[in-house]
Parts: sequence; structure tokens; C-alpha cells
Amino acid sequence: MKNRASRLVSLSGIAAAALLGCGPTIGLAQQQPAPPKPADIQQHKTTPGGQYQPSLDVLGGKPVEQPGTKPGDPQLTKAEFDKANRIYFERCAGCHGVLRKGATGKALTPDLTKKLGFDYLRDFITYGSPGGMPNWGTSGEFQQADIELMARYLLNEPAQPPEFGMKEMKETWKVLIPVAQRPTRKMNKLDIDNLFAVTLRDSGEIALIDGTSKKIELILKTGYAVHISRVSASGRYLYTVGRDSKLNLVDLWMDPPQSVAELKVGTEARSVETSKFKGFEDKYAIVGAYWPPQFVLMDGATLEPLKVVSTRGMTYDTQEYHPEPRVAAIVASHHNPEFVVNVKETGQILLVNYRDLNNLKVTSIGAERFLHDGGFDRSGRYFFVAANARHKIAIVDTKEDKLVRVVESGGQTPHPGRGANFVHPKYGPVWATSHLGDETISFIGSDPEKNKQNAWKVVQKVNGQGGGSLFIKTHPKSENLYVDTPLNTDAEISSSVAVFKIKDLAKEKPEYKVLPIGQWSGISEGARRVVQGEFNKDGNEVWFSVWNNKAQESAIVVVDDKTLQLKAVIKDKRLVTPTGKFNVFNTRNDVY
Ligand code: DHE
Repeated sequence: MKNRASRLVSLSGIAAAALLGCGPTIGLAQQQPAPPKPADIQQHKTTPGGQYQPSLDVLGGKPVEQPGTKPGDPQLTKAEFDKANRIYFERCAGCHGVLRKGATGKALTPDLTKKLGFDYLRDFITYGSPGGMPNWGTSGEFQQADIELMARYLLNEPAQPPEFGMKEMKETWKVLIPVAQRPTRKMNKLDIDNLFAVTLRDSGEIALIDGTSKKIELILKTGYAVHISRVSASGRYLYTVGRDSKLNLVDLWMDPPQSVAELKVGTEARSVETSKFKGFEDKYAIVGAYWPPQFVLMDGATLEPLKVVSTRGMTYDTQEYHPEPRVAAIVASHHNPEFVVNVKETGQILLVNYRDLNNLKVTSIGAERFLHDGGFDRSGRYFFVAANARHKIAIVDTKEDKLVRVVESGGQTPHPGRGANFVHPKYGPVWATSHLGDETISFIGSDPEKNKQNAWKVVQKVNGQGGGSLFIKTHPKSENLYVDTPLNTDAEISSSVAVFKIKDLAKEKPEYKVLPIGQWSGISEGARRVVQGEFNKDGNEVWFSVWNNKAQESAIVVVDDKTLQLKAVIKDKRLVTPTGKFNVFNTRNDVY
């Protein structure tokens, strides 16, 4: 047992495009501070939270028209513009916005950048800032010539990437197997409820792995840098979204399962969900896009796009127009025919009622800016979502369609995944989150009926191994709470997980056991980042990905939840960069 202090370190290597970006505050527009001096750099900490920003590399790969220059603007050749534009979308747009009007980072429009001037911009990009801007130059990420190119690019008008409306969507829509030609009952011998859909991030594929035999049943092609999968209420359909906004619909009843429809809903997307309210099971699906800023409702069985809704609009607090609010997590309500759509930059949580798509009712809840990921409490009524750059958790009552409360998460940059629900020995039912920015693990009371005094409060904070955590997990049948730390760059911490005994949480300083998952995988090369625990259907095994880069070996390690011993290692050269794992039963029933 050990209990270590947080270690925050800079990231490099694996999936750099996804993990590198600009920090949440650059402070350019408002204060115009003097550029940091080299001596200050030693104190400049670039945190995992600051670096875990979207890389819009799909957008960066698209040709964009070069805006005209104004008198006095630095001239860029077409080749220089294309290069700078690609770098901007891959490394900067995640924070500063596609249109450079600001997102988690400040705006970088020419009216602001021209006041700062070329030298200032060059130095800021080179050295970064303690406010969170990475030191692109001194870290060696950018060469001097690229830094100067970016400073000139920022003095020019921003590029305007194309919209993606119904017409463009329809052009990408393919029903590969019409509904009438699909089976009317399950045709294969798979134990569908215990299948795991595993994201193979960098090969643009998913693996379907049998939960009992651990055999890879199938590998299916999906969108680029595939991100997450969700399962329809009946368990028949699997929806997988790539970062390029491509959605694949997989029919798990077929022998073998296969993609039966596909659709692209934009250029960049991260979230997908399917309708779960009684009477609407499997009827609709929804994808939330980063660019263009919109969500799309579609037919659940064919993916025919039915309704496109823009998220452009006002921030919840200052009521200012935001031109590109991205769609983050989406969950399906169990209490109303609604999707809960979290709009990142405006801080609005939209309850989108799909009972009548033409007369669409949307309840807009002002919550907190920079909403990212979250999940339900164990009753399935209350939804908890992290406003990560604000270090807060917003809680919504999906039965009454109301904001319950916004609470400080108790640490820096909460990142729960869907969070973890369990009955705390002292405080009753709680929902838990870990943090990217520090070692804090927070428990928030989630039972307003029998434990009213603890509801909607951080009732306890415990320390895990360190910062850089992304996902926390338990299961109704488990007595353990697992916390990963894949973005901590202490190799020992990022390649292991901390496990707390839930019954020990009543102690003042609960200790945890460290499971050396990376070592158990038998892989000796690479960073072996251990990411996202996911339980099997019975809740007696938990699966972790050992995530190396594309050229290296990766694996899935299965742990026996009772004994905390190694149960199996799944290795196969087809398991390229496995990350998220979605057990069909747990995903469709929101068990976490
Ligand atoms: Fe994710 C969920 C966005 C990088 C693995 N990720 C989510 C959700 C969002 C999001 C909005 C919630 C979806 C929902 O519930 O509907 N992720 C982003 C980003 O913007 C970010 C930071 C950068 C990017 O450019 O995409 C990003 N995500 C990553 C990764 O690098 C991870 C670790 C590996 C990978 O495969 O890409 C990763 N994200 C995941 C996983 C989930 C997820 C496994 C679902 C967790 C769950 O238990 O439901």
C-alpha cells in the first residue's frame, strides 16, 4: 500500500496529436503581459489538464480557402498558409477555437494579435506561459521557422472551415444492409451482453471481444481515430463514432455482426447516444459534433439524418454569443424521451425532447462553462457532468428537468468518464470523480431521499497516485474502486492503477493498493499507459487497456475483482492502440 503526492509532468510521445494542445488560459487579449523570460520557464508547469485538449486534426487535413490579406498583413504563400493552418487545427484550435474567437483559451483574432505584434506572439509560442500555454518552442515541439510562421499566420484573418448541413450529410449516408434484409432474431451464438466493443484508436477500428473466452470475435472498420461506442436499449445495435464524425451502426444480431449503416455528421465529433426512454427504445440516435457546432438526430435503425440543430448561441453566464460551442457528452434520459446534450463553451445543458422532432422542445439549463464528460447516479435519475476547466460538477435532475446544483469538484480539472457509483460506508450513495490536474478523488452525495444531509456535497476527498487520471470505475457487485492515471508521466504511475476498498473509505486516510497492470501485460516497450477500467457483465472482472503507440505492442489486462489478481492478458497484433472498452450490458444499462 502506498500514498504518493501528485506529480504533474509534461506529456510526449503517445498520441501526441490528441494529448497536446494549448492550456486553458493564454491571457493574450485581456492583460497583454510581457512575454515570459527564459528564466521563468523553469517554473512553468504544463499540467496534464492543460494539455488534454482536442486536436482537430481532421479539420486540419481539409483544404481551406486562404483568406485575403489586408494592407500591412504579413504575406503567406499558399503552401505556408496550408502548413500553418494544419498546425493551428492540430495544436491550437482545441483551446483557441476553430474561428480563433476563443474557447477554453483566449481569442486570437487579428484585432487582438495585431496589438500584440509579431515579436510578442513569437515569444509566447516559444516559451508558453504559466497560465497554461505550452512552451512549444523550448519543449522542442516546434522548430523556430514554424514558430515564426505561426506568428505571421495569427496576424492574418482566420480561415473559415466549411459548414456541414443536411445536404452534405445525405451525401455520406449509406444503408449497407436495409432493415428488411436484416435478421428478425439473433443469428449468431455470441453472448452479446458480455461482448466488449474496444476502441482501436489509431487503426480506425473496433474489436468485438467475447467477455468469457476473451477471444477477438471480429474487427470492424470505423471512422478515423475512433472514439467511443454506445449500445441501443435493446442491446441489438452498437453505435461507434470516429473523430472524423463518421458514425457506424453495427447489427450485433447478424452472423457475424456487421456495419449496416454509416453517416458523417460533420468534420469533428466526439459523442454518440441512442434513445432509451420506454416506447422509444432503439428508435433514434444522436451524434454531437465539435465542428460544425451542432448535433444531429437520426433514425436509430438506418442512421437517416432527420434533424440538425446548431449549438451556436449565448454563454449561460455573460449571455454573449459564442460562434462555435462544441457538443461534449450526451446521455439518454430514462425518465423522459430526451437526450441530455452538454454544450461545452456556452455551459448550457440541453434536454432535447425527441417525442416530436418537428416541434422540437429543448429545455436549456444554464450550468457551467466547459462541460466535458459525465454519467448518471445509480438510480439513473441524476446526471453529473464535469465542467472541467472550471473545476466543477453540474448536477441535473432528468426527471424534473432542472439543474440541481453546481459544486466545486474539490480538485483540479475533474475527469470522471461516466464516474463511479457506490454506497459509501459513512455517507450513503455517492458518485465519484478523479482529476486530471491533481491526485484528488472526490465523492459527492447522490441520495436526496434517505441521505439528504449529504446530497450534492463533496462528502469526502481522498488522494490517489497522482494527477493525470481520466477514468474511475466500480460496479454494483464490486467492493473496489479503481482509479487510472494514464496521463501522469511518471511511468510507474501511468502504467498502474490504484484500487481502494470501498469499506475502507470510512477511515480518515484510506490507503490504496497499486496494481502494476503495465507490468502484468508482459510488454516491456513503450509508455504502457493503463486506461479506462470496464467491468464484465457479471461484475467480477475488470478490464484495462495497456495503451502504447501504434508501432508498439498493446494489450488488454483482465483483473479478478475479488482477489485483485491477474486473470488474463489479451494480446494480438490486431489490438492496435486499444483505449475505451464498452461492455454491451453495462453500457446499455448505464451500469458504472
Ligand atoms: Fe475522449 C469520452 C472528448 C481525448 C477516451 N471524450 C469522451 C467524451 C468527450 C470526449 C466529449 C464524452 C462522450 C459521451 O459520453 O458522450 N476526448 C475528448 C476530447 O476532446 C479529447 C480531450 C481530445 C480529442 O482530440 O479528442 C479526448 N478520449 C481522448 C483520448 O485521448 C482517450 C483517452 C483515448 C481515445 O481513444 O481517444 C479518450 N473519451 C475516451 C473514452 C471515453 C471518452 C474511453 C468514454 C468513457 C466512458 O466510460 O464512457
